[in-house]
Amino acid sequence: MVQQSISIIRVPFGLGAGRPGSENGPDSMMKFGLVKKLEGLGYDVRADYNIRLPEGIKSPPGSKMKHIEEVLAIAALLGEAVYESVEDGHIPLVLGGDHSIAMGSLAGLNRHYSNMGVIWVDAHSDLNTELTSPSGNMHGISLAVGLGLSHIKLKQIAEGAVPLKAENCVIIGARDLDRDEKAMIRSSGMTCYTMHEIDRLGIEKVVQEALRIAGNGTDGVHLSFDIDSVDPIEAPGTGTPVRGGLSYREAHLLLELMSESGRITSADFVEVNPLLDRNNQTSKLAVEFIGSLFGSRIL
Ligand code: Z70
Ligand code: MN
Ligand code: MN
Ligand code: MN
Repeated sequence: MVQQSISIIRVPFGLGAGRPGSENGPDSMMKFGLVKKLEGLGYDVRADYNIRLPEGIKSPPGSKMKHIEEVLAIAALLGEAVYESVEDGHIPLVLGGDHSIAMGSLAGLNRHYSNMGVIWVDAHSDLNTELTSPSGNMHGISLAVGLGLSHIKLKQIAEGAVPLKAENCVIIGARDLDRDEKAMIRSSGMTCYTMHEIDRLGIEKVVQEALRIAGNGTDGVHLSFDIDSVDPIEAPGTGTPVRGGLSYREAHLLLELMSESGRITSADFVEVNPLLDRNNQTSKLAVEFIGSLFGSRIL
């Protein structure tokens, strides 16, 4: 069997969030042993992509969506990197950065996969558009962009990229949804397992269903993991903590089940904010979670 290889793509960009710090996420996860962990699990690891904002890109002051030009520039570069790495036969592992960067992952992956499913693990749904966003923060619209619900289209980010099908998109962990996002979930036909469903069904059942829905007829499944899905007791180092989140054990099991399924073909880990962290516990947790996704087991 050929050795599987992971291509780590660092995206030290945080302008899509409402507060600074997530731009330090990639370095922090690297510092706490990510490469060693993945190599220890038997992967060939490349960490040669570091997506930086080109000089001179600046949004006009007063635009409703903050830093939109910067976000779109990063997304285009990330889309290229993700596409190149997946075409080369590597598993793309994108380290954010804030969640706006997922637009780039989705657009780039879309050029390779003809029908991709997405599992969006998040306290939020990121389904606002430029018309509904209460904050103007770009990380609150990235899934809407992926689904073709925003004026910003994936094909502006990566040539030829088409919208995701709502029927193959699943949100897990939601507990802070804006009014228009709720309407969007209902009308779009996507599946959303809020914390309510997780409490009622159990995380195992929820993850099995999510994998079935995102995997049904698709040729790849992208996991976009926002660390704020996890309860702030465990993951305080994030810009928009919301109580009542996934427990340490639920999050671990979720990632282990995704690993076991063999269905996940790429992943983002976003919204780790070292400036807001306590003793780097959130960065270390993220490294541990990525290990679980790539096969680390208790026994
Ligand atoms: C809110 C908004 C959001 C992440 C916060 C919050 C969005 N719905 N996304 N943190 N990752 O501003 O649109
Ligand atoms: Mn290459
Ligand atoms: Mn998010
Ligand atoms: Mn979130």
